[in-house]
Amino acid sequence: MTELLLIAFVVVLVGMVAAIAIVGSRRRARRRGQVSRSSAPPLQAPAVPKVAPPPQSAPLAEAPPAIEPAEAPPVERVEPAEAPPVEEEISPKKRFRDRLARARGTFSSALSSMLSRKAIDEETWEDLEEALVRCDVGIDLTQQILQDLEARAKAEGVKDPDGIITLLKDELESLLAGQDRSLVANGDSLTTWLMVGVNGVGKTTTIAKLAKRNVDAGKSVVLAAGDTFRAAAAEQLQVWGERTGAEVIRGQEGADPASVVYDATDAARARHADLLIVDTAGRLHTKVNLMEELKKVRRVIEKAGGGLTETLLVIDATTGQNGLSQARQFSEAVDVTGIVLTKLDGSARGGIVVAVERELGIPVKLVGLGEGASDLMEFEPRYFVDALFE
Ligand SMILES: Nc1nc2c(ncn2[C@@H]2O[C@H](COP(=O)(O)OP(=O)(O)O)[C@@H](O)[C@H]2O)c(=O)[nH]1
Ligand SMILES: [Mg+2]
Repeated sequence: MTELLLIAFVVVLVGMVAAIAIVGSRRRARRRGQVSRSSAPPLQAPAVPKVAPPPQSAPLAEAPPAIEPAEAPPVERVEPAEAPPVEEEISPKKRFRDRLARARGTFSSALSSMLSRKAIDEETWEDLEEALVRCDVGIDLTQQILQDLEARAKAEGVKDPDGIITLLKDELESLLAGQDRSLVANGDSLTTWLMVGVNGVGKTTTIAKLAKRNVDAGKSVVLAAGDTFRAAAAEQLQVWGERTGAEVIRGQEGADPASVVYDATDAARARHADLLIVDTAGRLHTKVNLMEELKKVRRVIEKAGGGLTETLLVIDATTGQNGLSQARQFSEAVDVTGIVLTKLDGSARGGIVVAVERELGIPVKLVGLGEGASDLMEFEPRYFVDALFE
């Protein structure tokens, strides 16, 4: 009996030990995440990721804020790279407006005392006269403008200073109307443009801008370094030639400009070039020398068959009435066909444009509104007048 009890006790004990062992191993296995390979959970396991998307989508949904800041810089980096073409696409009207900001400021401050008056009386006209002279319109042209405006204000019943400003804009536009401002070129044969003007006005940079524009348009361009008076002048033109893709013909320092221009015309013809642009000196020992030399250069171009169509006088707009007297001297010596007014983006008081054109009867064909290649622009009176007022 005791034996039977003992056997029963042993069986129970073995059973308990076995049970404890099985439970223990399962717990260990579960802790390692390997709950019995043969049990159901493995089948469900793949389902877990499938079901999981909601919990997983939460971190993904949260991710963008982390990703976005990381992606933002490249977007920002792209923009500056794209900015220059946008710069290039500025409309001519906007470029006039932007670059004439200083001239506009001069006009508005000059006109401010006139605009502060309530009615139109004698003092209104005196204020306007002073304003126009201050803006470089010149005394003679100012008198003419005042006469026209007084007559129109009377005829049209204009009663306030704002109305006078509207008339003034109209008057300036009509003074500049009706001019042919295109640069003349010969059809298939060589065209030559001669550039004249005193030192520092912007002849050589204007030549560079014209060269770039024409090379970009598929023309073959030759530049003649006719300023042999200053050692650095030919060098400067050479650098521009290399940058713009135009060939430069130059002579020895101090060489006779006429002979350099003759050689350049010859070379341009031999190469079947489309356009020859001739740079000249802006200063010689005497003014008489300079004018005589320019006349000679002109004759040489014509004799060598250069097909001269334009003699462009370059004037620095910031020199005001002084620029006007230079213009008179040059136009008496050489037959100037067009004016290039440079540096209108600077401290120029815009009235000089109207004064030069009316006084000389020569059209302003191009204006320099800055130092960049695209800042040399065809002169457009409407954009110009608008830019001076608004
Ligand atoms: N701001 C401004 N500067 C200009 C313009 N045109 C020329 N310049 C500058 O005027 C200076 C003299 O120009 P340059 O071509 O050497 O004059 P040149 O002696 O007549 O040949 C240079 O520094 C040019 O960059 C313009 O339209 N606007
Ligand atoms: Mg020069």
